[in-house]
Amino acid sequence: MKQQIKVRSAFGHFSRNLPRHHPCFLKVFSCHSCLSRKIFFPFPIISSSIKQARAIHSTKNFCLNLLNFNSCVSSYHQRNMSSNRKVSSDMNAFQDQLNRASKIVALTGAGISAESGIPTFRGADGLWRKYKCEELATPEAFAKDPGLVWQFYEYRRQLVSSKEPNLAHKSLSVLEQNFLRNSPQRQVIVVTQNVDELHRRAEMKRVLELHGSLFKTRCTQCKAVKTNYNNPIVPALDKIELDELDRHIDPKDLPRCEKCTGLLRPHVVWFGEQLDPFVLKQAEGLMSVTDFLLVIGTSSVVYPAASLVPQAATRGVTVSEFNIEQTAASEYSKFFFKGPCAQTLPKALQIGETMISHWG
Ligand code: BV8
Ligand code: ZN
Repeated sequence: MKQQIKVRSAFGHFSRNLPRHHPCFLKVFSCHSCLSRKIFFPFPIISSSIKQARAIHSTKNFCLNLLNFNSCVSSYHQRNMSSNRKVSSDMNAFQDQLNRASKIVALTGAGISAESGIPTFRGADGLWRKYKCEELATPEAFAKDPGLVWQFYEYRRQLVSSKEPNLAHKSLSVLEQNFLRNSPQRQVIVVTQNVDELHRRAEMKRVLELHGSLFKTRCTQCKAVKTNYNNPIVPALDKIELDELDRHIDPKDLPRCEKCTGLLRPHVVWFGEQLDPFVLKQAEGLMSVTDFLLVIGTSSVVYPAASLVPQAATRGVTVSEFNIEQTAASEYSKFFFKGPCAQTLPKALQIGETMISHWG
């Protein structure tokens, strides 16, 4: 019996054939036979996800439908991409729109911390360069070698603790302060993929952390979540260097729960793990009310974070990208300001260095 598949868009409505106007970056597929399980697929749907779906759903037709769906959507994308959208870098036009916006959201990625000296994930000096992210940021990696994964995270904790927020982080905080002081009906909220807490250290009040924090731990046994700024987090993880992540550490010397002595893990979202549904709902809620979206220092390849941009763009919201190169988000952007965002962002937000130094 041919299993029918219902496609529920990540934006909450059912559609059998994709509506033409609807750019699909992320779809939730619920297999007819076990509706309970949902699988996010980034678009274009990559073969490994289909293999994974087949394994989970073991229904042959499931993949057939996916492929049909996929080809239908990709033709939409081909058409869209060929419309070679022109992005503008007209600062006056940007600032004119910025000054009329009242619910500004800034979606940030690793690039906003680059000028603080924190390597990005996929750039030339990318953090992952020496290791495949699958090796270090997945539940399977942690189950296989918790010592290696803890060395990777402790390295990043120690690196971030030695760095400071840069002018890009601070310009968003100064904008927020200006609103609070002079026009409380206007808001700026940061939705960050970063786990380095530099927005918080730049005194940003409203920050939504999509992927957790390097400075929180979660007990694998009792699930207790704790903030932890100890440096090192345990003596066995003292002074870690990225190119020597091969220390053998006895599991009993790894971070342990004070309550139940269970093994602690970093309280971050690993690849293949779902984001906290409440946090994702908040992020999607912000995308449904924002009237001005800044996309700063992200390659827009990681889902579901990357699906937030089209979600706002399809509402007609002006998207402005700050990056050293164009990305998948550029397709949705009206403005693109090329360059290191610690230089481009303060200028665009009209936040001078004096304001930042006086304030921050
Ligand atoms: C999920 C926390 C549903 C950890 C991170 C198969 C099964 C299930 C899911 C998938 C699958 N196949 C693919 C997926 C989806 C997968 C995914 O998106 N994979 C990608 C690689 C294709 N996503 C997931 O797994 C997510 N969960 O889908 O759950 C599910 C679950 C189970 C079963 C079925 C379905 C979870 C994703 C979260 C992963 N965790 N972080 C940690 O940090 O250790 S993501 C990690 O990447 C960081 O958070 C980082 O912030 C984020 C995104 O990267 P960017 O921030 O964009 O950084 P990047 O280096 O890529 O880019 C930097 C940018 O800055 C560049 O554009 C560069 O040009 C620019 N830049 C550099 N310097 C500057 C600059 N810009 C301005 N100024 C500068 N100076
Ligand atoms: Zn515990």
